[in-house]
Amino acid sequence: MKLYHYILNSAGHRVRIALNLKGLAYESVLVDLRAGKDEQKAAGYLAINPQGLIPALEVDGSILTQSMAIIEYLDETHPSPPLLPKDPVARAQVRAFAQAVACEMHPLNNTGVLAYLSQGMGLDEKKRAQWYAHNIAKGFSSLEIMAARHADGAFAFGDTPTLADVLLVPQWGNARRYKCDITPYPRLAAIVSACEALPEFRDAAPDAQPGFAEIMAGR
Ligand SMILES: N[C@@H](CCC(=O)N[C@@H](CS)C(=O)NCC(=O)O)C(=O)O
Repeated sequence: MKLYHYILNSAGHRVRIALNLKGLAYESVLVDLRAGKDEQKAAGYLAINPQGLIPALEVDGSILTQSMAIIEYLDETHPSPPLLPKDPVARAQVRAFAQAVACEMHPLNNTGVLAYLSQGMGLDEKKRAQWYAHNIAKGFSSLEIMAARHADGAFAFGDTPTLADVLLVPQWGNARRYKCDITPYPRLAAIVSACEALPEFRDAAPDAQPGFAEIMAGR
């Protein structure tokens, strides 16, 4: 399997976590989406994913895109450990939590959206940060309530990580990187700590990827 992703790419981070939880090895291909590089918009990458978004996963000559679809594919083809509960109600609740991140929060603060806010609409740095923090607070305040309803395990839904945790951790990482206030969400913080105690999550983190220090130093 070949994963097209980037170090600071939260949708790719989700897939790295899922691959690690499943114990699957993969070849890593970095697609640099930093402003000025924009490799996700280059013809070579658009031939892989016409949406110009990362991640993409190449499996036996087929290309899979959209991190949620990729993770569900991995869960279906490598069922152990499961990322979705068997019970249909619990399954729908885990998916709802994950989709609250993937469909409501993440798209609003995506790289392309942020670039359009500043370059296309002339928003200054302060207003852009306000937009970002607003979307984080709106999303996490409802996720905190959802998670508190299932506070009987270390993870978002029980004693083992599910799709909900796989989606939460990268989004939480983004909020920390953009210096958003995360103190109002103690249950989410506890879940993230439980995840970060696992090597599968730690090894998938941006700061565990080769080249992280150079990126943060702006090189
Ligand atoms: N819904 C997509 C989102 C993918 C996505 O937005 N990726 C971002 C990086 S986290 C990206 O490629 N941004 C580049 C751009 O917007 O130009 C998924 O889950 O795979």
